Amino acid sequence: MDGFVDFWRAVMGMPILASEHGHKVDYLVVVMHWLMAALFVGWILFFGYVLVRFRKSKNPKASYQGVKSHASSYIEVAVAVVEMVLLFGLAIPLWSQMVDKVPAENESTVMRVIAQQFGWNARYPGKDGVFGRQDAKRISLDNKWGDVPDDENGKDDIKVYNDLKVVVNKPVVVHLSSMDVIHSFKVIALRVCQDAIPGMNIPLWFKPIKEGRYQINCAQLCGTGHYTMSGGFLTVLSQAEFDAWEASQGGGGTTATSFE
Ligand SMILES: [Cu+2]
Repeated sequence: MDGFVDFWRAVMGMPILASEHGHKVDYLVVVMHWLMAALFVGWILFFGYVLVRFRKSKNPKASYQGVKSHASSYIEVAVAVVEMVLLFGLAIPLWSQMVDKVPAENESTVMRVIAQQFGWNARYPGKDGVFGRQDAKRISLDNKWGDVPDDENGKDDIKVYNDLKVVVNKPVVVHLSSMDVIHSFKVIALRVCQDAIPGMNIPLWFKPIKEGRYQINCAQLCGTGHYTMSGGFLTVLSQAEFDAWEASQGGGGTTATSFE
């Protein structure tokens, strides 16, 4: 399947792929394009046939009997069957895999992402692997994560803005929320897109398989600066690079996180 998808990704000029499940997404995209191409060509041919077959010079009088053949019904059923195979055989299993089967957090890179007008905040638990306590009542302009002061687990938490890092070939679990309006966390290279909704904590996961720096987009029109949310980047690093980066952040939970 991968070779087939790789070939058509190149032919169709699809974006670079950097996640494991993305192969299935692309496969679905390719197969749907084939189905649509078959329908498009089929209808055009049928249209041409009808123009010639029922031309006025050969058919001066309308037929009140109509079509007797059942060919069109059979074709309709065949198209519906193909669409059901795509839906129940490919799309829904892939969706349920990504929604239900979130990997174990102790084997994943875990981060909390909070979207805001207009950028992406991310928080990592740091070396201890435990997030500091947060309290919604404490959220303010100076404390946008609602940190509880002097919480031991929060001391080494790392906070970043528009500059997210993850590890290659290791699942990433994101807990996604929003500070203000509905945004949508979209990383095209990872074939990931999930709405970020205020007051909700929505998990999403993916497994990056290619190192690189990938643009994050907001896929919900969220205000006048919506387009600037593509100033966020997610960088896929090797484990060693990630460890070095994590160490360089030094914890403290005070890394610059400014409102733009
Ligand atoms: Cu947005």
